[in-house]
Amino acid sequence: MKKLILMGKSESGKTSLIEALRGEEIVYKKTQYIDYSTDFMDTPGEYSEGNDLGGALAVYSYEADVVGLVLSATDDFCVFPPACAPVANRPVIGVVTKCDEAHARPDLAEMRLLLCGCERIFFTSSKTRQGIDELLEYLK
Ligand SMILES: Nc1nc2c(ncn2[C@@H]2O[C@H](COP(=O)(O)OP(=O)(O)OP(=O)(O)O)[C@@H](O)[C@H]2O)c(=O)[nH]1
Ligand SMILES: [Mg+2]
Repeated sequence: MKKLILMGKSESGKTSLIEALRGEEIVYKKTQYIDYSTDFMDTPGEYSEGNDLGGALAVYSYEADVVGLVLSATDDFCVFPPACAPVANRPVIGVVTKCDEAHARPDLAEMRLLLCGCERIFFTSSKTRQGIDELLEYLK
């Protein structure tokens, strides 16, 4: 299986997504460090929120086969700048999370992730498991 690194702002749903991909129970747990020992690399949201940590994150992307930019369908802004995907010398995919929420706007999240240059967008929910099997299939 390809190794995936997830990046995205705090509370965007990265850790929950990894738990869903692993078939684990979703338990809230703030991510405190980059864990690159497994197939799904989790990162703290703060790394995507500041320039200094963002540089570290770009370096960590080389530990992975695929970079996943995570954006919640409930967010009204995006921390990733347009055309940022080519910075990673890896395929970059977009993962829209929280598609189950009542006021979710997956269409807006998709537009923002496409502007980043993501080559494919997955629409997911860690609660309903929407899109989880599709993402696992892509990583095979
Ligand atoms: N409705 C809904 N809530 C979700 C979903 N995924 C995550 N959440 C909720 O969003 C909150 C943050 O989820 P996390 O997975 O911890 O977010 P994170 O991106 O890992 O956050 P950091 O570790 O701070 O970077 C938690 O309260 C989750 O229960 C989802 O698919 N649907
Ligand atoms: Mg986390």
